[in-house]
Amino acid sequence: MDTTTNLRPFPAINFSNERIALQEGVSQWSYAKLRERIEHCACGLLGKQTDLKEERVAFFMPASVDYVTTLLGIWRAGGIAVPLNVAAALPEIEHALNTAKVTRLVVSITSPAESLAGLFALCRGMNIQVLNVSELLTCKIQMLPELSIDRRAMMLFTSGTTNKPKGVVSTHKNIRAQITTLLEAWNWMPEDSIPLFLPLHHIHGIINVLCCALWIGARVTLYQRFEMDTILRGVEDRDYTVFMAVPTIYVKLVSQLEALPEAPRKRVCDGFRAMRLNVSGSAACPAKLFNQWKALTGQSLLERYGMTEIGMAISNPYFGERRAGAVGVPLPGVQVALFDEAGHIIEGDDTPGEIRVRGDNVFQEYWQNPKATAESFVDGWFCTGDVAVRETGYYRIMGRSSVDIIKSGGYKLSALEIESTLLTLEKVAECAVVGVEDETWGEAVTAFVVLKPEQTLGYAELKAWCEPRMSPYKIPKVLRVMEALPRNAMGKVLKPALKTL
Ligand code: MLC
Ligand code: AMP
Repeated sequence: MDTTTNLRPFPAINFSNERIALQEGVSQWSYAKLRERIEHCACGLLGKQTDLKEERVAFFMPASVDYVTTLLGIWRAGGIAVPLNVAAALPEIEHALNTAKVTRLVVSITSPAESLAGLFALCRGMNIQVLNVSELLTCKIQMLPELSIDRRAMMLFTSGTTNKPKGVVSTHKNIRAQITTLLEAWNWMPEDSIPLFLPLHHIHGIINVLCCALWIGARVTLYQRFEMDTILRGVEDRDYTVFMAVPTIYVKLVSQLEALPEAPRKRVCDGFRAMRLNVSGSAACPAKLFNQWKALTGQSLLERYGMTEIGMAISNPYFGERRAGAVGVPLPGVQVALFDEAGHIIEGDDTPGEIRVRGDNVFQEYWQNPKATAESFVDGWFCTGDVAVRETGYYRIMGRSSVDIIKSGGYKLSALEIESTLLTLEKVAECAVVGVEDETWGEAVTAFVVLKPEQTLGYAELKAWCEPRMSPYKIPKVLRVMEALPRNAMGKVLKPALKTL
């Protein structure tokens, strides 16, 4: 059995061939060149050490060859990679650096310049050394460590029902399982080419797109954000064989395509039609969207279900029926079951229950939070908090057990985290945040606030106040000022009632 990893799990990188791995603007990097960069970076991080021994190394970069070099360089040197959200507000970054007990932070020429002064000051105050990838690349290549696949490899931050995001720690073995199940299920091949425009502090972009492609030897075209026009030009030019996005992106694509004159629309739609696979996930894909995409491009979107803690767990088939509104069947090697409220497995179809998951794909722990880790497992099953039903064998997601989790444009947000920030706004006496159904975002963050006497608050003022305090996608889209919040006899805010207002 394979029990060590020195990133030989990424076979394509170790083949050192001239096949193109990454495309960034007009620049291209072959697998051989990428491997060389990764080894320089790993050695630069190691310095005189022989193994980083799970040191938490954070990095602050959008999708770029420097991002890929740093992620794989940290892994290769035995560290835990902590990719930061480049759109985060400073207090959010501070929380991540603090929680992970990060000792070094890597930046590059691609790091958003406007954030660097604040970030550097933060690191100075926290005694975190800042490095630049370009310095690391000048280091001589030396011996690199042999690592057990049970070693911790990555920490991603995820919002839950608690206030602040928790650090989700995955081992090399978890990551390998998350990648290889998708390679098999979705028929990944070295000839594939995929655009990567999703944020790279979440598994959708990191595992499903970047790592799957690099593992098999495919080509990834890197975009720092969802650059609609450039990406559509690539589609029209038949640059891609596979496309992966969140439902919000497909909503935006549908409205863009519908607004185009017939000839250019046809060229782009034909580009999508020629691909071998279009995947949707991270949030529910409504049947209406599935049908609109099929009508425009002829593609049956392959919808799948996953989570930071487990990678992907359930997927519509690559070969076979892709059912609108359903997420499909368990992926190879992933055990999935529905549990009733008494904690028993539901055997047949048509009875809803909580999705629980087991397998090598399931994360190791919430970082230094044994209580939260223990609470999220029952008898070795990870409890997702998502409720689903099986219908003729296919799972359909019905919702979440908590109203305090919001999914907006594929990002999971904690209502409690947003509320606790809003409560620090001097004028606000009480507030409740909910996700209201929205055609573009899936759910739109909506804030209900009660103001202190004689205060006023307009939306523009709220937004400006939020900007330095939270990532842009957490900022409420709607503000409702109320006399009082609806509460039950126990004094608990009735969030379902707010959602219907
Ligand atoms: C951007 N905005 C959002 C938003 N994204 N508002 C709410 N929710 C979001 N997700 C706001 C901006 O603040 C800005 O507001 C306006 O929309 C335009 O910003 P933009 O940056 O130009 O938008 P765009 O590039 O179109 O971004 C939309 C998006 C992006 C869908 C491309 O949100 C995105 O990349 N989402 C993917 C997130 C993801 O990868 N999730 C996976 C998690 S892992 P204003 O007011 O300033 O105009 C996971 C597991 C699994 O879930 O199963 O995969
Ligand atoms: P995150 O914690 O950001 O990884 O988000 C994971 C959550 O996204 C899951 O727990 C689900 O609630 C949601 N999710 C992911 N894929 C789907 C899907 N296809 N349909 C509905 N919800 C989804």
